[in-house]
Amino acid sequence: MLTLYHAPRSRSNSVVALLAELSVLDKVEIRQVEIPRMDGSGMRDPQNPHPEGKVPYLVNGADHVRERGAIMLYLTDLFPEAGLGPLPGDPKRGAYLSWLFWYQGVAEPVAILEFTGLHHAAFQATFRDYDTMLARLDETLTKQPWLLGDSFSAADLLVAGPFIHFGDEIKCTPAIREWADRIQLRPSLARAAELDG
Ligand SMILES: N[C@@H](CCC(=O)N[C@@H](CS)C(=O)NCC(=O)O)C(=O)O
Repeated sequence: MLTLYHAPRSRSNSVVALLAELSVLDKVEIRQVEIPRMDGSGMRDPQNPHPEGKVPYLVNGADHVRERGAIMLYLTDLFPEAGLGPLPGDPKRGAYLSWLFWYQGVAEPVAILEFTGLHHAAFQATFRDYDTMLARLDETLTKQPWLLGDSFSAADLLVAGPFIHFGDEIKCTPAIREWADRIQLRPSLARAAELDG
């Protein structure tokens, strides 16, 4: 049995929503743990085996996965029936991996740098900047409904995260807003919220 370590109202919500999208909520035990929150509340939970006490964290027997992109890839490979992540050999596999890794390695770091107002030539050289990140998304979403084309994938769920979470407080383009709003209306997100109580 797989176990997902999860904290309500956190980044792990998107993984719970993916489990609902994959129709495998009955195959994964969701274990709620505490985490330290930005407002000073909460604390590290000794029940959470993540090496830094973070969520999400997925355990499958002796194997374990951390980082949302890796967890989503692991899950869509493990449960391919839902067609939410192209498998090796699929012509969209490269694009799928690229969006997942780009989110973790570029999009979220530049969003945090933008939020904190930090600027440095090394950041620009490594990640480019927030507007460049938006441009990559906008050029894709003005020509197709989802990141991989005509069908929704786990990459949409991951990459839309900050635009869903921060709503109108985060700068984006009309195409990005419309895409994030469409994802937010998916029943899987309501189901994830419902499971949190
Ligand atoms: N890069 C990680 C980030 C995970 C993360 O920072 N999760 C937050 C919850 S939103 C957390 O567990 N914070 C608790 C802590 O920092 O100790 C991912 O994408 O999975």
